[in-house]
Amino acid sequence: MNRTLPRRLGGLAGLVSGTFAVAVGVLVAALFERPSPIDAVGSSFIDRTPTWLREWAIDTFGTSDKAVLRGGIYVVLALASCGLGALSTTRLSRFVLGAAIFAVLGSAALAERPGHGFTSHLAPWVGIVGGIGAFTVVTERWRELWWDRRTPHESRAPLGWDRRRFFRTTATIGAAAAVTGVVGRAVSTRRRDDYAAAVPDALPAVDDPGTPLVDESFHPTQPFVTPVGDFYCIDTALSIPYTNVDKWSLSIGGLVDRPLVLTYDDLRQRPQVERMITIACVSNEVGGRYVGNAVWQGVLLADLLDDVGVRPEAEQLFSRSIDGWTSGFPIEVARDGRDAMIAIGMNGESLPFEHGFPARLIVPGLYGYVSATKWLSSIELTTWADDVGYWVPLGWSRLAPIKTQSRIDVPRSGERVKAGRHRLAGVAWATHTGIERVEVRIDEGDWQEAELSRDVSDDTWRQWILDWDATPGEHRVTVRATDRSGYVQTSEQRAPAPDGATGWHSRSFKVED
Ligand SMILES: Nc1nc2c(c(=O)[nH]1)N[C@H]1C(S)=C(S)[C@@H](COP(=O)(O)O)O[C@H]1N2
Ligand SMILES: [Mo]
Repeated sequence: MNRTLPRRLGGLAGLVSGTFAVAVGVLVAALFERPSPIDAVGSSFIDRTPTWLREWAIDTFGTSDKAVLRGGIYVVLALASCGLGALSTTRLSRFVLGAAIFAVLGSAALAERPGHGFTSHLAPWVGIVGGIGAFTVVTERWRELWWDRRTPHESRAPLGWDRRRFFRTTATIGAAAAVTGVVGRAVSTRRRDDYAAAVPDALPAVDDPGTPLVDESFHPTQPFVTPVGDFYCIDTALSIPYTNVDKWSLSIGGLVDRPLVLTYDDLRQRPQVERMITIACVSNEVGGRYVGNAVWQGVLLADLLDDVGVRPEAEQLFSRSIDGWTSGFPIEVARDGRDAMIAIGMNGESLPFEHGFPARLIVPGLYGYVSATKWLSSIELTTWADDVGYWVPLGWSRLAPIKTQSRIDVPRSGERVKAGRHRLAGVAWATHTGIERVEVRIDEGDWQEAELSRDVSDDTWRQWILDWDATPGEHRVTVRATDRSGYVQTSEQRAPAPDGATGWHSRSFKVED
């Protein structure tokens, strides 16, 4: 008669061991400065997600979509290790086989991450070995407890089930997992702090400041220059690729005469420009928040392109990030006089990790997905046929100029306002064309011209305000912008895909007596 553990205890042992395995894997990944296998699996999943599911996830979870994905992976792993444990009460070999399948999946996902190497694969395998060890120890121990040695007849149900000792074993493995997890986290945090500390305190002096002072009190609620903490953040990276600047470099190659590799110091030593540029995400809905205005510091792409000597057959400026994301835009855009740049600074400080440290591209007038590569690792001059950016095969347009848009910020939708004088306010942008006029309409009334904030540059948004004597009742405010090409924002409502949303933004609210 074999003295097996009941299935439910096997399931619990699987869960505890699975948790330990993940904690060990995350720690090993952190020690070797490699992506966590969990995140690698998540990234592989993101890369394979069909467009409809992506859109559904973004619509439903917004910028928390990644937290939801990571949570989902943990839930799947928990269920799987539970099930595997329950199936393995009679044979450890099943647990080993199941665990090996997970390690293979983890390794396969890690192999898809750029720059992977031997040490990338240690995390899943060492983690799995830890998990198998934990499962062996726990099930052995529990079996002893369950089938107490004093059981007179082995075929009978156990006599003594020592709860205290059972909980002690469980707690020991649980604590080992927790400590491993905490140490893993501490290692990553410490490394990130070291990387941040390695960055020179100040940005290099600006040689060409293009950014005049602005009136930060013009708009009643929103700063003209978006603070870093409020700046929208959109990317496919499940975890930010934290980078050691001392090891980082940027290569510029492809169809050029003199390929170039630049270190962070090289970038800092080149002439620095500073520009206030509004960037926007193509996924921004009419009235949405995925648009921001910052002061970017860096080096002009046009100068770099002169240095490398672009060959005439080159058509596209194709860039790649440390985490393998790509984007591409027509080379002319970098050479038509606009301030397309490699930015190393944002609002007077080094680029924050989440906005692309050590360096990113900023291109006035183009949506982020075709141009604004964060965590930049290479720039290649190629043809359209050679390379295609990350989002294009997923149904987004290859050419993507930012559409002229305007938004109402004050009052908020549904806000209760008292009758009397009110200041309506918002923002409008037509990047690289410039905003000419913003008009506001109350209900179905005439369009009234709003007052605009200072004209900083065609690449910068403008805030608008309009005073209004509100009468009691339900009211609807609508805004539209006219850009410097003479184009009046269309009222036709279109969804973001494939090249940016259109339509007028309006808000309804109730004015009280
Ligand atoms: N490496 C990388 N860079 C990226 C992205 C990305 O997913 N990965 N997303 C792009 C998109 S879609 C936009 S809108 C901008 C957003 O920049 P922000 O997060 O600094 O606001 O970054 C661009 N750069
Ligand atoms: Mo975007």
